Amino acid sequence: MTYSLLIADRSYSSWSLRGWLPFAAFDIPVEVSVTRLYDDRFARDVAEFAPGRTVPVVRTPEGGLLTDSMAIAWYLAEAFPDRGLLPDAPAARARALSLISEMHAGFTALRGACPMNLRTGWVGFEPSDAVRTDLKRLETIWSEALVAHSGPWLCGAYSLADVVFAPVATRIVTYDLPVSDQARAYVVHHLSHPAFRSWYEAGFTDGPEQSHYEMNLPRCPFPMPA
Ligand SMILES: N[C@@H](CCC(=O)N[C@@H](CS)C(=O)NCC(=O)O)C(=O)O
Repeated sequence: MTYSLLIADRSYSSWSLRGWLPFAAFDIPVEVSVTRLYDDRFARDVAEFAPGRTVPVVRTPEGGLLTDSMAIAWYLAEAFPDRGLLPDAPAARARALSLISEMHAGFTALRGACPMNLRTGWVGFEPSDAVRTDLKRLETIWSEALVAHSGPWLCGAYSLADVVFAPVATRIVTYDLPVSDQARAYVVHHLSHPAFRSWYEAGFTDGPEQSHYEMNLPRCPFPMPA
């Protein structure tokens, strides 16, 4: 028996990425099924994990259900305390928990205006004031953590604090959002992470592009660093 994880389109489902990365990055075995957003299949596939109603959703080896990416993160951190999902040092752990919680609850302007899209970049996107405010807040909390732990990840070694910001890193490049050099360097670390790279590649086999994510802007290739 192992963990069973349901995700949706890897190129578009940011919460799925947050649910899958802890397994992939910390080497936790999991059986992954992929459903499709905006398709009749979605309701049928997610019904297998009722009362879950969104992705990601996990069935544990013992038959428990984790119906939210945050629940998945906490559960795995407790189940695998020696894998480094969270920093051990109390101050670093406090910082990690704060970063994770703030990401889970916030950045709604950025999330709403700039949906994750790993199939393309968009040229000429103009962030609203609310999106710029979210970007400033990201710069502040990333900078504070990167300086405190001397990088390259937010709390020293790669942890759940970084996992939750992986989709944000992709949005910064998809929409070419204005951020500091320090933030952009952190984004490049995310895009170079081996687990993220395998997610990105696998996304191209999940099906055709989702028209729901179309923008009325010229396209450019998704700017993946070499
Ligand atoms: N708070 C949830 C959000 C999950 C979520 O909204 N997932 C989206 C896909 S990215 C979804 O399932 N949308 C389908 C729907 O809401 O019906 C989490 O952290 O897991």
